[in-house]
Amino acid sequence: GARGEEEKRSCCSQKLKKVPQCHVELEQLSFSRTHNVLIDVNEFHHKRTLKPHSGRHVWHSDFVKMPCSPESLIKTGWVTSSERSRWEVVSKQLESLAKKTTASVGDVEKAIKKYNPKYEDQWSFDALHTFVQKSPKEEKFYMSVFPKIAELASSLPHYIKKAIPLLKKGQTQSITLSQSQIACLLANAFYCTFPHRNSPNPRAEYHNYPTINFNSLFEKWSERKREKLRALLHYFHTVTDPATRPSGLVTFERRYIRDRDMPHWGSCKETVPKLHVSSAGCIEEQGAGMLQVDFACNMIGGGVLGSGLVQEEILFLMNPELIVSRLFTEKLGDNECLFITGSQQFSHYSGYSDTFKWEGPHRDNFKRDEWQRLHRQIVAMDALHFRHQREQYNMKQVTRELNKAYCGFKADDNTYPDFLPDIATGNWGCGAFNGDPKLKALVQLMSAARAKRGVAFFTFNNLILERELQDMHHLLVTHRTTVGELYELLVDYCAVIQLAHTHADLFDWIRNTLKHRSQL
Ligand code: AR6
Repeated sequence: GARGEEEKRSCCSQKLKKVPQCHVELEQLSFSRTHNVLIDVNEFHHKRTLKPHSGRHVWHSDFVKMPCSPESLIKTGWVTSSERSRWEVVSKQLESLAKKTTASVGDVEKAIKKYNPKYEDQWSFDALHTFVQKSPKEEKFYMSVFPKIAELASSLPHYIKKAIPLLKKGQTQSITLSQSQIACLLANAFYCTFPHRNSPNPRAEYHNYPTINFNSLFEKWSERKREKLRALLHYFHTVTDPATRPSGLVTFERRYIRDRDMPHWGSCKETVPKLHVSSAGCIEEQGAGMLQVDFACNMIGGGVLGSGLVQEEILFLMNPELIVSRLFTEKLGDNECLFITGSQQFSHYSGYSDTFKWEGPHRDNFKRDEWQRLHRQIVAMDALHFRHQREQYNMKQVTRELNKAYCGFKADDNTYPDFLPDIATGNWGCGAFNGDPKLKALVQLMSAARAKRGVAFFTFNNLILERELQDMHHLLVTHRTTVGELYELLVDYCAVIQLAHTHADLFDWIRNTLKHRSQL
């Protein structure tokens, strides 16, 4: 009856587990072989201050090559080729910008091209020019923010005093740094100071890393660029104002699981986990306190510095600290994800893609944990990109997605399942990446079951999908279907789809198959 329907639909919404309620107290912040902390941990314990940790910069393929490293050189003079310290040139430009009360886009462009002479003719700043020209009076503060960003960027040697490791393929490694250190690194990205990061050559040193310098953001004016620039300049405005400067830590952790440690999906005995489905709301708001899924690109952040503007890019624009992950995160492999704990939300927005609008400042009211990190945990996991829908109905691909999601949902070995927040997700891989929302929902449910976590699923206004998922979940719970059984059902379904000329809907097919079997 209607009542039962209602109960079924509101299933568990009250019982979702969130932080800080289900948070376990952390051990003391400390260094380890796999955890690089860029602030002084002793000062942090004794005085709760976030002082940069001293050490030294190294010019090495395992670390970020910094613009302020003595090894970073710039060619000067065309006839007799001589070299000088890149940071000398960069800091001179930045310092002279920093002295001004306002700087024009022309000033910014000139400075950037001074230390990127190779790109003088290639980089266009038309979007930034148009942006400032067209910005309404009440937003004219932009020209006074440019010098402040330059000042922050020029203080790089004071903020980062030791080498930042690269989070490389096939490793489980984390980096913890302060929000001010992130702001300083991003100020450098804004001013395009990072060396070795601009070459589009597929054999270039950092070809397997996302871009980090902001030059691509400043070119090719569009309405999208306007909204992106509003969001990012608001971020810089906030972090350069002593009254609103953020003061906490953020951790970036790359997690890798070896093939042989992945579940044998066909023999998993777990039954489907608790599920809350909602067509209203979105991951970042209604999913607050849960592990929030970033529908990522294997190059973390995707098109955030270009023209992309879907879930991941929007998330990165609202929480610009996430962008710094592009500096040190190598392209994600199949068995790995990136976890970000403690990033701050600076803005709020409306719309999506072409209708996306920056709607103004956001006051982040999240509480902080013992490491002074905001209680916000995001996991970046990249789904497969299918050019043709049909490609996905193949167990090799399905298993890859199961493993990827498992890597994203699995707790680290120290956390009891009872203390794990549930997962806030939705149509992962089903927009730009062309996946089947029903197949992906099942995949995520199976991985969550194995990781012993509940799921809050946001269908993003899709009422039909909301109802269908609720019904499917109800069916699987009633039949006590296990993950292993579901896996076998998917094996059969893929075989059918490969042979058939018409497309059988996954949920219809499962429903019929289960019904048929129970009649035998
Ligand atoms: N909350 C809940 N659901 C959402 C939200 C949200 N905030 N935003 C979007 N959706 P998409 P993909 C739903 O296309 O297919 C980026 O460029 C909505 O139904 O962002 O995994 C990345 O960098 C949407 O259609 O994810 C990658 O390169 C669906 O989620 C690529 O896109 C999928 O969102 C990833 O593409």
